[in-house]
Amino acid sequence: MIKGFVFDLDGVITDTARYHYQAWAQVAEEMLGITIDPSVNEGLKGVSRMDSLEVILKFGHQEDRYSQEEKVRIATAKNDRYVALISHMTPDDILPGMKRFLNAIKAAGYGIALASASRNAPRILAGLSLSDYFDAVVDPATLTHGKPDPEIFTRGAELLGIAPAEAVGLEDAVAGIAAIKAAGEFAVGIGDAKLLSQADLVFANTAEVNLAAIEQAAR
Ligand code: B16
Ligand code: MG
Repeated sequence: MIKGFVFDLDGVITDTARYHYQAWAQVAEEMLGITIDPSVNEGLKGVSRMDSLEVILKFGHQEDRYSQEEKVRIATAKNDRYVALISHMTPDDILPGMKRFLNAIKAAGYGIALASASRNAPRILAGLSLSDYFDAVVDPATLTHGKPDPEIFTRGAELLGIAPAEAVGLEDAVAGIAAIKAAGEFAVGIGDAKLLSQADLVFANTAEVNLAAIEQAAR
């Protein structure tokens, strides 16, 4: 019996990955002398800000070069650029079909929570004019572990006041699907079915996401 939905943000509701990448590429070049390429991008999805910096330092073979204080300064510079980029987001940046899907689950009376690793998530939802759809937004600053740990999806269901078995998680990343499954929730993957084979149900893209199909499969 489904009672609520727990959403990932980046890659499910909107595409912020390109802004994360743009901001990191600039900071890596200017502050670290590291030229990142799109292959690095995959490794940043769903990963926290500080862990993203570690991924980039490793890519540039500079793992041990900076103190914690310097790392915070670098991550802050990235975030300043990222925030400038996302400040231009509007409802036009909602991925195809997701507004329709949110309307459908809201009308059906399901609880709706956000489980994004991004500390900027509330700001992004506001830019997309979607804040009112969400009954709960997990604050990633209160978490100990990132995806694939189940913590963020467990918390999402908890905030909705429902059991994990009553929750459906939506994710585009392999680590996110793993997190949903480890939380004991029904996992809906968005993207390549082969890549997201751990999911209970996969849609090729956001436009395909369909409430009736999920209700049927999660029964
Ligand atoms: P911030 P998600 C994640 O969002 C992004 O995929 C990831 O690239 C980013 O590093 C992380 O949020 C933290 O973002 O720097 O804004 O706190 O996919 O979990 O919605
Ligand atoms: Mg994602």
